[in-house]
Amino acid sequence: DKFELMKSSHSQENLVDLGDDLVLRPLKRDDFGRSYMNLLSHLTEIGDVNQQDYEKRFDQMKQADNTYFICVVEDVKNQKVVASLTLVYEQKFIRHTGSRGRFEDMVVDVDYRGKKLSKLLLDVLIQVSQILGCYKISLECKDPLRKHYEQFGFCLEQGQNYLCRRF
Ligand code: 16G
Repeated sequence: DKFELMKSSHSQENLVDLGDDLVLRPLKRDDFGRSYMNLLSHLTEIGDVNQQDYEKRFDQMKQADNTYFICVVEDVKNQKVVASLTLVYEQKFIRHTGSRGRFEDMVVDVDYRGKKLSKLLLDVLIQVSQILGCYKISLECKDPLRKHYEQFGFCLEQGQNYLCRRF
């Protein structure tokens, strides 16, 4: 099931064949070599991140057990990661020691738009967040993408403001 799919990033079997040479799977430690940072550069500034930096951060995320669920689509024909979405699972004291999810860093390679890959990643990680027992999930997006996310039940909450301080 979706949760089992996202739990391990090492098993060879741990993928879903989408046809068209595309597979859905968790991010792997060797995805630096499959253009993962290049994919992320379509979203925002990535800075100087070499393979060693990538692997170190990957290991740190793995060590934070059950916290980072990074779901990707790979084009196996050219061995490129072409879409990615991260679910961050945050444990809390409130809401009966509940938990919430955050969706981060959704990106689809420009050459792979229009294939509903964003919908696929959202569907999978929404299900994972429900299995994890999150009482809510949230995300931030620019104006033009609001309609897209509203289709998945996300909405601007009355009286809630998203505040941000940048450094
Ligand atoms: C978008 C992303 C957010 C990402 C940010 C990067 C989604 C749903 N939202 O808001 O996760 O971290 O862009 O922009 O993917 P920044 O580099 O300006 O913070």
